[in-house]
Amino acid sequence: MSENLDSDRLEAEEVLSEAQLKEVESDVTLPLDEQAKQILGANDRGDYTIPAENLYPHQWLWDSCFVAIGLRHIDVDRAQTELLSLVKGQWSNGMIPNMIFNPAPEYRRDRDFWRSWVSPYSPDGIATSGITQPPMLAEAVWQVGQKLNLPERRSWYKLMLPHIVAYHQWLYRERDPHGEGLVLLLHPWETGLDNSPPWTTVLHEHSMPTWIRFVRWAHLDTIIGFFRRDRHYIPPEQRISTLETLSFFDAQRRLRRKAYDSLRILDHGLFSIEDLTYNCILIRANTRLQEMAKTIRFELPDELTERMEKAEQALMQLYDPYSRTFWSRDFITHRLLKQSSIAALMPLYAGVISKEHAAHLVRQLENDHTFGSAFPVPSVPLDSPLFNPDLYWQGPTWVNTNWLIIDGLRRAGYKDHADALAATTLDMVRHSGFSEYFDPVTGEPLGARNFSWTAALVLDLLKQK
Ligand code: 9WN
Repeated sequence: MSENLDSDRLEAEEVLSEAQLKEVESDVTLPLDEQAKQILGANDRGDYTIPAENLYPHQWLWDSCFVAIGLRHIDVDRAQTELLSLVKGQWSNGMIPNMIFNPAPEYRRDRDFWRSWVSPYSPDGIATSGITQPPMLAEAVWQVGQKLNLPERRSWYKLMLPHIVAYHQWLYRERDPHGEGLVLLLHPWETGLDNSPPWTTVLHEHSMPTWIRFVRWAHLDTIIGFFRRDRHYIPPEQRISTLETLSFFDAQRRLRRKAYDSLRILDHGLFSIEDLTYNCILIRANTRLQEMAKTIRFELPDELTERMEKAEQALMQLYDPYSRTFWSRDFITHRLLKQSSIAALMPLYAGVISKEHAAHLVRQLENDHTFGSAFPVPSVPLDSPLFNPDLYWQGPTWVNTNWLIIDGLRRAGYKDHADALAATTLDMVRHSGFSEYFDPVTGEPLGARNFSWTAALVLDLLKQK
């Protein structure tokens, strides 16, 4: 589903012209890196890159980070601009929103739906969402820094570090209220993996408000679904259900009513989950932050350093020795949410697990009943009852999660596995194009075409060779 369509998704009058529907096609006769550059060029909006034409017309947090990681190979200035435009949307309390809206008049309804101005912390003159997304910024800033000479790198880090510090401080202050070292998320969109099984399970168990249950009972979802704008572009079986979409909107409205204030929301929130993927990315981001701070001799605030140290040990609270797996956890009940997903592999990217557990995860990657599909890595393992090869984050293979796993494998000493996964990822794109996601069994392209992070990360994987 597509969050940027929030406000007008249910409106019948939306008829898209042929010109709007037309997508920029890359020239498939060109080498892969040239095709990738074409796509990034076509999705370039000056100082940021949209994820894909038509479906995603704004700037997204982790998308821009992945884009910068690829762009640094072809235009390091432009990669820096991408990240600078991201922090322009940062709130004064440190939060970096998952979306910064395109200011064009035709997107007024998207901006109005979020109404970021209800919060005293939102930036003046820039409309954003009111929630965040995986904290890839420190990694992206570090990666871009690797392409600069030392004096330039130091200036770059000096410019960006205050933003990253403020963001991580916000995460630990507002999203780790008990100081446990794990941060919680308040909406599935914050995970970046919108309909990942632990989240949809909680959604179905507890968080379907009465009016949505009525829609289901009366089968109105079929009619409402007809008016969803994402369905103009993508077959319905590749997007999340209308009932789930409505629940996401309902949850978003509750956050807006509390002016996106985490602590107020927590008193009455629908969701509060210590998401495994998110926390793994944050742990890695902390490491990158410390490396950059060292380069410029920047003293990190003591309180932040303490929380960062605690985070590594805290991750163990998400480990269940019986299933030998890390899971997300319900923040209120402290119940582990044992619905299998690609999150189980993310401790590899966090880089803080034992050699023994890394070996266990590698066996999962090799196992053709779980994550070892023909076109790996599926977002949900093949043996899960919730696995669906076409359905968004509920089965398909995504290039960004592959990139995270490849990076984790390399650091854990599994160079051959990392190279093999990079090679299958590149082959999949070579055969199916730069899609948003792919069928993990057939390799077939799914979702939006000419997707920016697919293009950017292909550039990076090609360079890794
Ligand atoms: C909600 C832009 C984003 C990605 C997310 C992906 C999807 C948005 C949506 O698209 O989410 O933020 O509209 O469903 O799940 O990871 O950042 O590409």
